[in-house]
Amino acid sequence: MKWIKTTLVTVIFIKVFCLSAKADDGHQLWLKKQNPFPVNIICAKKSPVLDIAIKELKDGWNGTPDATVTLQLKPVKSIKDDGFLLENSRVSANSELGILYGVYELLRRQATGQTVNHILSNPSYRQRILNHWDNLNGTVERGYAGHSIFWRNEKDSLTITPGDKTLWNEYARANASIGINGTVLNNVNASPLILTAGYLKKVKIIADVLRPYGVKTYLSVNFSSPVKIGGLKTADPLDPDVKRWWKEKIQEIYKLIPDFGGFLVKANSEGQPGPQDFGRTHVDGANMMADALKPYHGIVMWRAFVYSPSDQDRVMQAYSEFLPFDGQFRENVIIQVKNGPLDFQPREPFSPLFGGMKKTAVMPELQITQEYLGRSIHLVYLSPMWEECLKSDTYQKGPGSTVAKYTDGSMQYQKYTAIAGVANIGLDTNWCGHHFAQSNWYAFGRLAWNNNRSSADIAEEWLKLTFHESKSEFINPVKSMMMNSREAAVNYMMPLGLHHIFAEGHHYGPSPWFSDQKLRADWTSVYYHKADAKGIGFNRSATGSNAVSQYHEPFSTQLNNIETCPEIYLLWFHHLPWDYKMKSGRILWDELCYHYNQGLNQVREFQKTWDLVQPYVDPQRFSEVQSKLRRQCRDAQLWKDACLLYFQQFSQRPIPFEIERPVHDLKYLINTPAADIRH
Ligand code: GCV
Repeated sequence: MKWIKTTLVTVIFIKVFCLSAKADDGHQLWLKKQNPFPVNIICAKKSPVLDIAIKELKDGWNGTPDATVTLQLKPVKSIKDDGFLLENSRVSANSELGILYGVYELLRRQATGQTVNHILSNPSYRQRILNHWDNLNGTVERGYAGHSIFWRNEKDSLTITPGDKTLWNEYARANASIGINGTVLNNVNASPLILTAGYLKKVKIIADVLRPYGVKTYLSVNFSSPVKIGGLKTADPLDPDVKRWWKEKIQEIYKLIPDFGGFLVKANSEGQPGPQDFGRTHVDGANMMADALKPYHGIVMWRAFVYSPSDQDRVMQAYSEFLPFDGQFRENVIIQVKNGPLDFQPREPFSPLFGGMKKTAVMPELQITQEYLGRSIHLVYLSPMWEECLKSDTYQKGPGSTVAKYTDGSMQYQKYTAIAGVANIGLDTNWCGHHFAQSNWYAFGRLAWNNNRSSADIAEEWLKLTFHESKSEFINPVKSMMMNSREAAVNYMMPLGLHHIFAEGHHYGPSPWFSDQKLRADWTSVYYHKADAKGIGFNRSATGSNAVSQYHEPFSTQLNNIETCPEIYLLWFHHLPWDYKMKSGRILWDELCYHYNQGLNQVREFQKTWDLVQPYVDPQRFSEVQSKLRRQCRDAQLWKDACLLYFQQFSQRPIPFEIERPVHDLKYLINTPAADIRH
């Protein structure tokens, strides 16, 4: 008996030990340690950046044991900026950072079984920047992965622990490994305090940790800072004292951080102060800052996310406000434009400012954090959405004038080219809240480096590196799940061009019924879907708000015409009767039902896919993802039921009989506050 007991305990112990030994908390991202082979490295120069490159090679070498690799730092014409050339056993670059990026690419190719001979790789954008919406009290606006890695709300909020520095170092390394070379440390809804001496000292220390990895530091600034912390009576950008104040502040910053990147500014948007408060324009405000930053090669990223409670269709406002200023901004100002004209919806057409501005530097802003795509609960791989935007044709200079080409300088000269992604990073052990949300951080970096890459290739690369598993039985189904996940979210949230029918404020669950007389109309759902007995959708054609006119021909006419408007944007641009005949032959109402149903079914399939690959995934990540997929499935059901039952009140038509019936009551969904986030 005693023998049996001892054996049992031993077996249980071994099992538990094996499981926990294999458990993976995801903290190492796509950079998990391998068992390296020995390698000899020849490098004529020494520097902090090159030291990192050498260490990475030694720690991760998976090529021929005892091979010799040369890191060669000398000008090569075909290499641009921090690009690199990989040959058999040589990494060449014009800059130290180019060598580091080349080393990461070399190791990545070894780890994913790709060849290494003669690879020339140049970045699409010069600045590849994360935007942290991190508040100085440690919270993160629209952040779903814990508190800020930079700021905390304690009495000693400005002290820095060794743990902080380790984390920042890991963060910098992860960014460098995918080519990200800049970070904005604080929220665009910026506290003026960031520019006070205590905070700037902390910014300097963060910058010192990030620098060897080539990650430049930037700050979001509050336009009223001269008043709020400078004691001036005005923040008027044309006032000489205000100009002097910014000049001196910038001087102070560069004394601490000689390679400081510059400012990100949200001005006259959603209550943030800006030049218009003083009767001045975006040009006055941006150029004043740009002039003060110019001697240090700093840049101003001035956001175009502006709209006011006016009668004009909200999606038209940024274009209307910024286009008249085309050509008036300094060359170190870049207008930062969200991918779509509204606000990071699951699907939007591209913003007409891409292709609209002709003599102004413009950069895309993508949202990596999933504000409108299920937070860190839903598995949604965002790269296909970004690819869709980057590959969209603006027609500015005829066919082929894609958003990618328009923004990366290949269509028109821009001294500075840049792309930004709103970070999904927090203090959670796995950084992003959901293991698969890491793929969005990864994909942003890879697309920022090469805006022509395919999302499928990026997904495959990420899977191999992150799960250390290259078998097709794992890669194929999981890659296909990732590739379908964004379309699934569109289907169960807002298909056929529907948009912004989220619950107010938290933007997580469905609330197509949301309307509030006390709020501005464009903060309610009914403003966007306009469902009534006749039909559904926002008429932005020439007979409606005429938003189509902001696009170049032939796209403008294509959108304006119901027959040629892509169905994915149909209800974005048109209000159509419930019995409108779709390309599938179904009427609009039925088509809507099919899309919601399909979205839910897709998530059910994702659950099966994930269970199928259990043998290839460590137990911790397997069960954490499995549990989130269950929740995603319940949410998809809520979305489907809420939207179909609500719209049915207007369509007065049955849900096609072959579609599964709703399982919730509309009354319950409407009357249970936050039913959507509690499930
Ligand atoms: C940082 C949306 C978000 C806000 C965000 C804003 C912006 O409105 O809901 O949280 O504020 O966009 O991009 O400035």
